[in-house]
Amino acid sequence: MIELFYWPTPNGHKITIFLEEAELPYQIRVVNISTGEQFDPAFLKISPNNRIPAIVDHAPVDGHGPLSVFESGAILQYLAEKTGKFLPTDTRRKFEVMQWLFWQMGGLGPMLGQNHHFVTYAPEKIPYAIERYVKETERLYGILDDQLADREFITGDYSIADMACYPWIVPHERQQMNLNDFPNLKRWFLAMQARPAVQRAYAKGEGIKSGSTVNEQSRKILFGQGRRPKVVS
Ligand SMILES: N[C@@H](CCC(=O)N[C@@H](CS)C(=O)NCC(=O)O)C(=O)O
Repeated sequence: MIELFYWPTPNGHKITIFLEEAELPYQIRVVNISTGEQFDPAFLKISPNNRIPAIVDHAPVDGHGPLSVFESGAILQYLAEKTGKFLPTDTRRKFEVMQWLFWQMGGLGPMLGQNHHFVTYAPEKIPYAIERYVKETERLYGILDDQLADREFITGDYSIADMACYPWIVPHERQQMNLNDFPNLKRWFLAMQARPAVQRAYAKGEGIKSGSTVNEQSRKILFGQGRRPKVVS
């Protein structure tokens, strides 16, 4: 059984997509990041960066007791290696997937996160920041569109790279992107959206969240973080 520490955000959806695709049994542990549950000392032991997602695998292949993993890219790789699914074992094909997974983790996710912040959440509208991140979003969408021009999925076969990228393309309208400007990306997006496992993953999230993660109260929790006081246990 896998325990998934989760809130329905793009990084959370990546993992429910994998778990649904692989049909692995899992139990969701809701971590409401808008009320500060990510600072719970028990959660911080698993995820010291106070971010979802994180997992605890209670039956790891090494048989040495529960194993926890934080960072969605590491979790996807862990689950792929555990199940032998969605990540080739052949070195060349494996690193085709890994480079796009890292591209998502280091580029697509953080940059689109800044887009969400400055376009939607920032209390002041700062034209420089909005333009910077909307343009970077457009650039990254273009990279993905080119990559998908002659491939069904990002590296050919369906993989953890697709699972990592898709949830960040779902909010394309609020990122001020028009998928019609990126026809290959649009074709891939619609194919991803139509997958039953992807639909089941998103349905899990629907049952958990009502309303936006970001409101007046959560704005302070999410956007006002400095150094965390040490937890004395
Ligand atoms: N690089 C991390 C990012 C995780 C992340 O930013 N999670 C957000 C939700 S999408 C979160 O937990 N935020 C809580 C907070 O900012 O305190 C990953 O991919 O796992």
